[in-house]
Amino acid sequence: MSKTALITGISGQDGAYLAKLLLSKGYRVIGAMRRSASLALARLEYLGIARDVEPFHCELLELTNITRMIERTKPDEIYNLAAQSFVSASFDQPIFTVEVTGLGAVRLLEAIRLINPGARFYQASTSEMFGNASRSPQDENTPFRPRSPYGIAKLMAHNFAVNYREAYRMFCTSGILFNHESPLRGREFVTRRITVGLAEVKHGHRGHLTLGNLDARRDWGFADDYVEGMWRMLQHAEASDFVLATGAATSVRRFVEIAARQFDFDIAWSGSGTDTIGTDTKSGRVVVRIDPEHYRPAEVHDLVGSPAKAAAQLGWRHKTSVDELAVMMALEDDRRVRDGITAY
Ligand code: NAP
Ligand code: G4F
Repeated sequence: MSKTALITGISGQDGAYLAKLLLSKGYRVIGAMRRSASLALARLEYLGIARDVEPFHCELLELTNITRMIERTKPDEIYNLAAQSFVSASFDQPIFTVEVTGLGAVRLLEAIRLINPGARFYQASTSEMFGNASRSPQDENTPFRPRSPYGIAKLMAHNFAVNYREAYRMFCTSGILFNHESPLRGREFVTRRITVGLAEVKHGHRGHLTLGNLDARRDWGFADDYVEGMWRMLQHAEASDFVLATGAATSVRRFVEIAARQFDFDIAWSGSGTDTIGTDTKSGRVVVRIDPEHYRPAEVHDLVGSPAKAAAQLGWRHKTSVDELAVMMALEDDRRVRDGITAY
């Protein structure tokens, strides 16, 4: 008999790719989504699976929604991907972020414990929990020093997942994932801001793109590779914590340079701090400027992960390099901006 998977955050980037993977493996997939005035299925439509996922309305702030959902759907596997996931916004909305991203996971765990304790549970943990880490690369044993309300809320959820594993012997696994992107990435995240922004400059919709800290470094992978790792974690014999990463860090500045080449821009940098500009050497046009609006009250400067445990125990490895990722995203946003597509 086919297994039932419940995915919270089905309308987000990872929810869409994970649903596609699980459907391809024969799962019945229930997609939990909060009520919205607009239809939030654009990413599922893009992947051609909007009709194959069974929607279930569930607001993570509302315990009654969660208990009803677990009672009615009786899932074998639960992937908790729902969150207020934008680090910058968490500084403006710390309480809301803790409610959704932290306590949302606790509500879900408690409902599973009371109603369906045999289900396997995946918590979407994050490299943001490491903050400005004391060691590099970061792995499952690196101390956590979160630098944002988002990182703190995620660490709370992570600690609860570990606690339910230890206290109640529940199968609760925490995937500590480093940044992963795709053409379905939210437009507020830096990689997508870069590829959409450059496409809009190329097609004459704006004069230049503004960014924040160009020297931040992240370990960027492709979301489609990472959802495979999530699934493998729940098929493993034991619940545990696993880092998924590529093992290589790239600066925001370099990501701009790679993506820019796809738009026929060759970027040269000049100036420093907020006066930094990125100029296209071919046309002499300023393509990138700094807007301090995009700086954060506390920045995480450099993250790079070691996926050694996932490689050894799950046989997982990333397939897509950061250069391939940047090119893929740039080509797709070039096409979308040219064709006036704004759905995702
Ligand atoms: P995303 O695109 O921002 O998706 C977040 C999802 O959570 C959306 O479906 C959103 O629904 C839903 N959600 C937000 N608040 C909710 C609420 N109160 N009740 C119910 N649903 C709610 O995030 P993602 O990039 O796919 O990431 C998936 C998960 O992995 C997140 O938990 C994120 O924090 C974590 N993570 C991501 C990365 C990464 O690099 N992408 C790395 C590490 C960890 P709406 O569409 O209604 O807003
Ligand atoms: O793309 P970002 O907003 O991603 P961030 O903060 O690393 O968070 C993402 O990855 C986490 C995994 O570590 C997830 F848990 C989280 O949910 C989210 O998916 O910013 C990346 C870096 C930061 O250092 C930021 O300061 O890029 C820098 N940056 C520079 N200019 C910018 C910009 N970030 C954004 N969003 N916009 C800019 O204009």
